[in-house]
Amino acid sequence: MKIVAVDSCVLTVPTPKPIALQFPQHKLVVAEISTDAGVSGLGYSLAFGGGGAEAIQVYLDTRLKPVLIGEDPLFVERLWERMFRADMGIKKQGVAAYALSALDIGLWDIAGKIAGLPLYQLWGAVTDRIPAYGSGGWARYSVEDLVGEAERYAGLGCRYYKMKIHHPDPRENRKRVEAVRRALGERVRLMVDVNQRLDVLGNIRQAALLEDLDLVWYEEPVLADDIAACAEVSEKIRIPVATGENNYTRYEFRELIERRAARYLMPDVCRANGYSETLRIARLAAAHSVAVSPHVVHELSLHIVGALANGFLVEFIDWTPPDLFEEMPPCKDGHFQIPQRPGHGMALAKGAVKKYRSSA
Ligand code: SMN
Ligand code: MG
Repeated sequence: MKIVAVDSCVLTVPTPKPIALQFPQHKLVVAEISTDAGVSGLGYSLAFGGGGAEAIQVYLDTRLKPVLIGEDPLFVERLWERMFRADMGIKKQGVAAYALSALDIGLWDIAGKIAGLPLYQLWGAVTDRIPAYGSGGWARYSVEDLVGEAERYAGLGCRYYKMKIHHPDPRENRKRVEAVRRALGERVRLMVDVNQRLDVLGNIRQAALLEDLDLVWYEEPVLADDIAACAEVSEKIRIPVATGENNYTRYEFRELIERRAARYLMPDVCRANGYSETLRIARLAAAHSVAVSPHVVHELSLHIVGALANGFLVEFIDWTPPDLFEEMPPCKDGHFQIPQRPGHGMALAKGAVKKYRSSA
């Protein structure tokens, strides 16, 4: 079997409220990998808020697509290595990693379809049903928006909700967390996300103010580049630290693990160099009894968690319009059943490309 075409496009998709208060749209960089056997694979990367999507598409088309054309798509590991080493002067982080991720996801989709298995089974299944946490609570939300969103996810059965703590005054952040806690009570546990905004001392002060709230985790305390600082926060605060959505490759995750910088690792399959590298990261985490809770794109990440004994929750941000994908897994009782379709099981809806394709 040979790859005969890789067709890419950028889809610009509006978000619903209240998410739109912070991000009016997201972009998907989509790559369809076609073979001479008639099987094709869908790969995509989510550019949250849209940033960088066009650059990702150009890197994918000009530097990675030529590596795949004419090759056997079932040699996923070999093709991953070739893509990863394609430009020795460009580290596979950021733009390049998003592009590689989309293609790796598409290659695995083909592998699953040829095997006739959903990916989590191909990788050795642990479970077919994954608990989800509702996620959002962005800075631009009013307290009403925040509580409304948290209640909506709780209404779908989610036992966890994650919110941002972006206010410069840590006491304001405490008030917002308390408001959600009051509204939801004991049935939902909470996580908070700093999104790299504070330094070590700022985090120590902020975390001390939240310590009594039984938080599941305290996320991305410092700049993702500064693993030493993350390790220091992890050592000094009493809430377990989660991080990893802005880390790339097994090498960065190895450092996070060895420095004990986090209790929960959150690789993003669309950033961390695809399913292939995310699986390697997760296996490495398993060797250190660290849990893995992948970042966003739950419809793709479900397969990762379903294949891991150290998998934890998937992140549920309910933003996709019903005409984007043929079928989005529904959230029932706070859980997702992993799609049983071969591959990752996701397909764009008929008409989605026409409707959402960026004109630029
Ligand atoms: C987040 C940040 C950027 C894009 C999507 C989501 C956030 C999260 O940090 O963890 O949900
Ligand atoms: Mg985060």
